[in-house]
Amino acid sequence: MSSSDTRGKTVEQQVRQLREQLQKASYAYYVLDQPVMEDEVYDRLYRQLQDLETAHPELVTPDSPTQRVGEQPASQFNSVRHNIPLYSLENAFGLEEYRAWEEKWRRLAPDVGEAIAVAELKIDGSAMALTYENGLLVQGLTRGDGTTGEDITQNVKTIRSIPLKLQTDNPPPVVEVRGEAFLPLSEFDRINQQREANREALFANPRNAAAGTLRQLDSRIVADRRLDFFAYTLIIPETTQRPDLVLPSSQWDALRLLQDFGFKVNPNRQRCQTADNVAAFYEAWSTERHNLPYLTDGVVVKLDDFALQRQLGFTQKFPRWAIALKYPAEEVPTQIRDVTVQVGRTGAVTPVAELNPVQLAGTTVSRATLHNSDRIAELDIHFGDTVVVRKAGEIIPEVVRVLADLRPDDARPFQMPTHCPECDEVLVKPDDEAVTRCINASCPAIVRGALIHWARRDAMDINGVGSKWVEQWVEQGLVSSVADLYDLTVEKLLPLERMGEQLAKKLVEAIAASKQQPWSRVLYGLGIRHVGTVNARTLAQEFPSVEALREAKIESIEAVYSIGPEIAQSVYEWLRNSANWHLVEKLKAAGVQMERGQAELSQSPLAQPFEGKTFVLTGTLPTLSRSEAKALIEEAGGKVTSSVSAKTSFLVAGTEAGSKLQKAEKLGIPKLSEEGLQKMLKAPDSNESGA
Ligand code: 3BA
Repeated sequence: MSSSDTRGKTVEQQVRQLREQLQKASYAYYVLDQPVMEDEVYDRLYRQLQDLETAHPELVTPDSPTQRVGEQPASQFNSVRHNIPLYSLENAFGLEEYRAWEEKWRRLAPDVGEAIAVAELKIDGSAMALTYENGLLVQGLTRGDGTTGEDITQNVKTIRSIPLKLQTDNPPPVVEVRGEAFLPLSEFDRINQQREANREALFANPRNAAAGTLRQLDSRIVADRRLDFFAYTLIIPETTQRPDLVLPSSQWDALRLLQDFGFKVNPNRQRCQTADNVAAFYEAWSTERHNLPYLTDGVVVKLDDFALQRQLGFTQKFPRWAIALKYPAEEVPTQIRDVTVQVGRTGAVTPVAELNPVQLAGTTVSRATLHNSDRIAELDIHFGDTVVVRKAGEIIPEVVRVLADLRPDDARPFQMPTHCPECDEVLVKPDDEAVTRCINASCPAIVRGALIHWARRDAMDINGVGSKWVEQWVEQGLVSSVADLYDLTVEKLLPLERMGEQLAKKLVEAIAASKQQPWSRVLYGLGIRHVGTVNARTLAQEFPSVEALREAKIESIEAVYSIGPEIAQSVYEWLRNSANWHLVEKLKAAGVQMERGQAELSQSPLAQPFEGKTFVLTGTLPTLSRSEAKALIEEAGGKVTSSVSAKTSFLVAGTEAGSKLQKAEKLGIPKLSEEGLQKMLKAPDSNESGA
């Protein structure tokens, strides 16, 4: 083989040089994420190599970059027994179970003092085992049942971040590398979009998509899907006797060596001296992981020292020296039992999926919102569908997609009802709006919603008046508007189930006391669209009474700073509706304050105690809901943001505060309890005008 080119190199030398250049560029791009070559240059070199290999097929080697493209579909995969089985990982749900695991292994190894553990992110993908002989990738197996896997070598070769040849001049004769193959989120989205366009069934999540892709018989399809791989285990058979090679004696060193061999190793790992270090790692990543371009579902903790690992050994299923500390699932599949619709305070009709209960992000979920009729059409919801539900942050669970493959043959599609399930009036849906509404002002659902809103802590703050009583009062015809609350008497309440003299008296008194609530709270309590606590305060300060507001031209409402045209329109129309005005007059007659009181008059409209201050809420507060706390802060001119940064003025922390609390402590941000927050709101210079 000695044909030469113009520069006097043999074809063999040229081929070798091209391969080296391409391999280096590929490693820099796919493993280090630091490109060293422009795409055009790479493509040109690649084509040169391809041309030379076509002309000289005998020069093709298994580690040539051209071998990553995939080949003719296989008819099936061969089953292969793993030389060493791939064990499962024991799960710990939460730190308490983690600590229990630590106690367990310490009982088995009582003489061990300080033990280092390595915390790694748990990649939510598909485990694989790769075998290298004399440095060359010769086999890739799926995990399978842990004992036997499928030979997917051809598919593995298409994964660009997996080296076809170990980066070492003197490789051990046999090396087995294990790790997780996964689909980056962007790839998952791209593939599902493509499948949607082709009317193919969508993958439920990136893990299924990765597993499905690895089991594709046509490796050309695999090559197109851009899987990725993080290595986490390195096995070099004990028989390897090599004075020149220092074999790793700990997980930490093994990860280092994997990296040196050219693998992608997840950089987010930590050596932990104590359970507290593990806890901090787990907590820190519980939110931070959402910023990664791939899914993680926990932290894998492994005792670092291989000697200790050997001492502890394995149970039937698990290594005793490792555990998966899982995060609560945030997306799970379940089946729809029924679809119901809910009518809110504004008459908005929300379809709700009634589900087979599932554990989701630490709570049991049996209902999830389907949002509106457009969304239902988009999802193509059928009764009996299996769906994926998601809980993101503090939002109520929602149905994110349907697994159409699992739909029973005879499933009927769900259609939005044409009539209100509460009052049977015809529902309306303006073409340009997503929301379907009941517009019957005396619909019991709307009345109930209005009453509960009126009694809210940040509105009229009527203690004891919640959904439990409101439901009964409306159903029994005791109350059909917020004004009727003020006609309730002890005698009228007593006949109700579970009502006693004391309780009835307390409720009537609390309702009566609410008459003293300031005008701004009354205005908010009326539940006018777009008038939240902040706008209500602004309007109440500008217009001293309900009459003044009603007489105002729409232009002068809009002229108020921070009140936009949509808000102005909504207020203007609400007050001109005769039924609404009738309600206002009844409330006035009952003695509810509809004008600015002494306390409010003495305030400068700009006295905002929390002006310029930023708050973050975390954990569960003893009495306030999150939205109530937010409203109170905003009412006082403060801002509420979702994540802690150096700009955060205060962290308001309740029970079960997690990583936000840790971060705030790290940044030295002052902490407030709910009580502390309430005190600040009531401070002498505060303009909080609560009774
Ligand atoms: N580390 C998954 N198993 C892992 C080696 C042990 C292990 C995992 C891991 C058993 C991840 C079970 C399947 C298996 C190789 C057995 C990880 C991850 N370590 N970082 C302790 O990120 N998903 N999975 N794989 N042997």
